[in-house]
Amino acid sequence: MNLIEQLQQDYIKKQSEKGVKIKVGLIGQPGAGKSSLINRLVGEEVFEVGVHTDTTVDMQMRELEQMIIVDLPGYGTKQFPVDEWVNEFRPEELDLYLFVFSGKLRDADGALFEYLKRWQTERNHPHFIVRNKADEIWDDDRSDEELRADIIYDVNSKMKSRGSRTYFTSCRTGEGLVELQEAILSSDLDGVKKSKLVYEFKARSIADLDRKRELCRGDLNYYGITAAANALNPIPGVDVSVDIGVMLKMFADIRAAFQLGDNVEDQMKKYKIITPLANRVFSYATRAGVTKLVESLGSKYAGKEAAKYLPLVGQAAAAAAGYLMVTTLGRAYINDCHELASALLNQFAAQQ
Ligand SMILES: Nc1nc2c(ncn2[C@@H]2O[C@H](COP(=O)(O)OP(=O)(O)O)[C@@H](O)[C@H]2O)c(=O)[nH]1
Ligand SMILES: [Mg+2]
Repeated sequence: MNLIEQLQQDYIKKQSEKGVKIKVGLIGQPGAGKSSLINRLVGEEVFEVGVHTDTTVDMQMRELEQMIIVDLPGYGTKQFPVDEWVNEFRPEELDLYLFVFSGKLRDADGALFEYLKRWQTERNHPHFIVRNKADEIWDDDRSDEELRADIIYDVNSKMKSRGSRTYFTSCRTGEGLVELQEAILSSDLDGVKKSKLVYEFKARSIADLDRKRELCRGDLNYYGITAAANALNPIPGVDVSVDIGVMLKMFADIRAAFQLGDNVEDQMKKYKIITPLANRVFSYATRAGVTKLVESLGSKYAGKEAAKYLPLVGQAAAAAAGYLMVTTLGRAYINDCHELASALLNQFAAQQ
C-alpha cells in the first residue's frame, strides 16, 4: 500500500468512527454522588449536583461531543423492582457502568449486580463499583482500614464474588479519581470506544495529556481531507482551498480534547495570565482568526510539497495545498494546546 492508499483507508475508517459515541451509565441511589462523580471525571458540570432525584422515575441523558451519559433512576422500589427496571430502561445497551454508592448496600443492589456481571461476560461491557464520599468514612472506634475492609466485604458478598474491586473516591478531596480513571481506561473496552473516553476525560497528569495528543494527531488526516475536499473554490489570491468551517471544527475539537474551553479563556483573562501561547490557542476559535491565518500563511503551502497529495483530494493543486496546510497547522495547534494545558496543570498542581 502506498502513502495515498493508506491515507485514504485511514480517512474512511475515521469517518465511520467519528459517528460513534461511548455510552456511560450511572447507576446508584439518589444522593450517592453520581452527578458529582461524572462532573469530576469529565471536568465540567454535566449534571446538576444535589438535585433531589428520589422522585425521579425517568432516565436523564446528556450528550457530549464523544460521550453519552445516561443517569438511570433508582431501582428496587415498588414501582421498579430490578427486573422491571432493566426491562424499562435497557441498560444492557450502554457500554460501561459506574455503580456509585455511599451508604449501605441493599438486597436490590445484589440483584442488580447479577445483571452487571452478565453484561460483562455476555457483552463485554465493564462496570466499576465506586464507593464515593470516602472522605466521610469515619468512626471514633475503628480505623479507616477496618471500615474500608468492611465495605469491601459487603460488596463482595452482595456481588457473590471476591474478584470485584471497589474504588474509593471522594469528589470533595479528589481521592481515587486517578485510579478510577486509569481502571476505566485499561478495561477491555473496544479501542474506538476507549479513545472517546480519552477525549472526554479530564487530564490529571502529563501522561493523560500525551494520550490526548496522540488521539488528536490521529485525526489530522481526516480533517485535512475533509477540509480540502469540501472547499470548492480556492481563497482568492491564496492558492489554497480549504473549508474554513472544517478548520474551525478541527481547532475546536482539539481545544475540547485538552479542556481549553471558553471558561478557561475567561479565567485566564480575568487573572491577566494571557500569554502569547494562550493568545494563539484562543485566536483560532473564531472564523475571523482562522481566515486571517489562512490568508497570511496560505501561499506557503502551495507548491511542490503539496503536489504529492494530489490524488488524495482530487486533481487540484489548491486542494493538495489545503490538505497540507490543515494537517501542518493542526499538528502545530495540538502542540500548542498540549503546552498550554500542561502549564495549567502544573500551575494547578502547585496550588494544591
Ligand atoms: N462529602 C462528600 N460529599 C459529596 C461527595 N460527592 C457528592 N457529595 C455531595 O452529595 C450530595 C449528592 O450528590 P449528587 O452528585 O447530586 O448525587 P446523585 O444524586 O447521586 O447524583 C451533594 O450535596 C454533593 O455535594 C463526596 O465525595 N464527599
Ligand atoms: Mg444526580
